[in-house]
Amino acid sequence: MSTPSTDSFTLFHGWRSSASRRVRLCLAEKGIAYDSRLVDMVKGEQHSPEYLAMNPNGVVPTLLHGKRVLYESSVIAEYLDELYPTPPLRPADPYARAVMRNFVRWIDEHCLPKLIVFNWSISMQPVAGQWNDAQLAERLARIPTAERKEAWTRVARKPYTDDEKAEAMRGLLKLLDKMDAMLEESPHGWLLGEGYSIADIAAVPFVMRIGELNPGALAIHPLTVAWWEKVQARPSFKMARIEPYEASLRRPD
Ligand SMILES: N[C@@H](CCC(=O)N[C@@H](CS)C(=O)NCC(=O)O)C(=O)O
Repeated sequence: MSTPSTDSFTLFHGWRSSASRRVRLCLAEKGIAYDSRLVDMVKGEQHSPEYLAMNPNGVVPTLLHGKRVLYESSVIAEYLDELYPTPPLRPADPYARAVMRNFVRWIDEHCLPKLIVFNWSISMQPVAGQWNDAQLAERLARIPTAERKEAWTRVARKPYTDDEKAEAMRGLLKLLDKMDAMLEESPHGWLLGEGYSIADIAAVPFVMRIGELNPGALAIHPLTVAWWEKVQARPSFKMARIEPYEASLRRPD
């Protein structure tokens, strides 16, 4: 494939979205400027035919690089690191990179569905709960994945119970145990290799949200607490506008 004719970037994203936050952090670390296009997820803009033509999974983020279309936050993160290798966001060692990819994948598969239980109860349910059956059916018909059809059905008709939330929190807290164990092994204070990497970036939105939902649980993971302080001190954290969930709720998306 040839080099893109233009280095213009456009990011379709949401302020509260963990996957969008991940990509904004990468862009900020690389110093890449981009046009910001907010996707109103409550309105279902991520399921519009125009958006699905870019991102067949019907989720944010999507990054346009010139005419190139990229989706899946972990893939976008590696693409940006390959395109602009400085500063590096992946460990140099191939084995550490493999460990990084499995860690990011574990977050995507294990942590994201559990975070949805909390976040969608706050951000999606108040609106989705008002839809009548015809409106719900119309929305579900446009959602491309069974997993997200189920998540939207849950917030519209069968809100997550307290027991389910407690179970989801137990699952989320495994991230902190895992991170403390990784940091114990790391001489540099980052999760893998010698520097801040896509592994750290992938964890940021989840650690932040766990800290908001369950500060006591974060506090008893000292290595992750120290890591979290360092993350927040990076200029990229502010540039990427990683803000408290409640504050992000007040921003349109
Ligand atoms: N694996 C995807 C997950 C993206 C994702 O789940 N995005 C959420 C926000 S964090 C979304 O678009 N939710 C709206 C919906 O599912 O309708 C990625 O990493 O890009």
